Amino acid sequence: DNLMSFLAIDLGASSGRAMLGTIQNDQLELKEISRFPNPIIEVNNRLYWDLFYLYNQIITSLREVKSHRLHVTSLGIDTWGVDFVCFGKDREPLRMPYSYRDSRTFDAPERFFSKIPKEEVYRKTGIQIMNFNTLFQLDTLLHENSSIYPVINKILFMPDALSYLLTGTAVTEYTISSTSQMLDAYTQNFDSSLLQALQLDGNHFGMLVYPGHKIGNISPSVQRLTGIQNLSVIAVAGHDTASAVLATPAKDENFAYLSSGTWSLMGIESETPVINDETFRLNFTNEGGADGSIRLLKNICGMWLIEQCKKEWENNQPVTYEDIVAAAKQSVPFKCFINPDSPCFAAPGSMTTAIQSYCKETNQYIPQTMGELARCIYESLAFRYKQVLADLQQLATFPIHILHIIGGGSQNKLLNTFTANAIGKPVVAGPSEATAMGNILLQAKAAGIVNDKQEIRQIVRNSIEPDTFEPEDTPLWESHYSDYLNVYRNI
Ligand code: ADP
Ligand code: LRH
Repeated sequence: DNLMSFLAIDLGASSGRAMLGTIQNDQLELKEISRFPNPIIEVNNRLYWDLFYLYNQIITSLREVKSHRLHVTSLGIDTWGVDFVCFGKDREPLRMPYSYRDSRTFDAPERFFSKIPKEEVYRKTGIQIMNFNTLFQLDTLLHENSSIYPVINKILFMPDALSYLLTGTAVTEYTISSTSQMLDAYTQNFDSSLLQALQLDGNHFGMLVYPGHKIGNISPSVQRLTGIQNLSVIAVAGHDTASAVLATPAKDENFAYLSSGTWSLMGIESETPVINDETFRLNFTNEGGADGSIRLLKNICGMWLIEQCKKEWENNQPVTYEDIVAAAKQSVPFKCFINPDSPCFAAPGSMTTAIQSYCKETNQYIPQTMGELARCIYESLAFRYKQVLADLQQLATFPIHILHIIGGGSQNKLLNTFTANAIGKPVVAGPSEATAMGNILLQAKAAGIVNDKQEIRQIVRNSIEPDTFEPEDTPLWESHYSDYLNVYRNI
């Protein structure tokens, strides 16, 4: 028949998947082709991503598609933000990409601000100052006299780098490049003074394109490896969070979203950048949206906290997310809190020890068991969401009625309940594969079978059954909020 299918390659900082999406009767049906871990690899104290492993996962997924005689119209790749690959003039990657968790950038922002003041960087880009933003990663390479720096021909963000390996065509897609802190938030082009400070210019990047742009057909070598001849590679919203927000099942505009995975990205949509004294003080980000709108949001350290503890808990037996949630549920409430965004949790040797030390230093109960630690993380996150939602409401020009939680973390019913209670507003959870859905629906838009964001969100609503969590124990949560705030202000 003539149904169109699209392949989403969605690479998160903890895992990746290839999802085939077919649209029929205004519904999107997802079929999982593959799912694989995306480990950070440590070599000589440096943290890397394995570019060729990720590329090979795409090739393997395409072979899988071919072996099932599934027809795919196009493929689109989205990934986590800020990281990039440098290519030489022979078109070869110069080095495996560093992971944004690498500690070498921890002091980078302060150093960069001696060249261009912090406030000026923020006024131009509207991006939350975080040490791992591409701007500071590149400045660190320059500062360290990295041997590759003088021979860089092209700098491509992760999704663009993988598309380049598949097609041979270099582009710089808008949503992913907005995470770099190198774009002028208003013109959506690279800011020349920031590039100059890095001794770079526009030629070091691919052609600037917007979501929906056709990058090209797969190269002859990819055709040979996969047995597929015709397959367009589309620049989707290359930033996973932009793809996820696009697939929020919102009925109207009075909502905030929380894209919950390794990070918790909490924000609202805005037609134009919101860059002022208040957003600078609160350190809110203005990232590019899939439809040209702005994602005014805050990066909150999210399931990274759980994910890192889980590795330790798994020492001699497998532990599932269900085990962790069940243990947290059985633990005593409101015993101790952390500030999830404290730098001590960014990349600790041991997350459980980091949390225990934090509780000790703040004179709180020291959590011991898996349940106590997980409960501490979940309650602290729920309070952090309350705190950030209040700031968002200050910045929003509309009343926020509900919170849409999307992404892998939206499957956590306990945390959804905590969050609804803490914020005192309904939480609507799902889809958990919002990113893949947004990726696919943008390809459908590029193919001309879907029109706009409203239609995209209608299709998402038709395709899933979101879970609603009404706030219940809000006064109880309110009575413990000041304990959290005292700790938050401490470290
Ligand atoms: P990323 O894109 O950053 O790799 P995901 O959106 O895939 O992240 O979300 C992964 C997270 O979702 C996990 O760290 C875990 O905390 C959470 N998660 C996944 N499945 C479940 C589940 N069944 N119950 C509770 N939490 C879950
Ligand atoms: C989430 C995410 C987030 C970025 C971070 C590096 O996966 O893309 O939006 O800030 O990874």
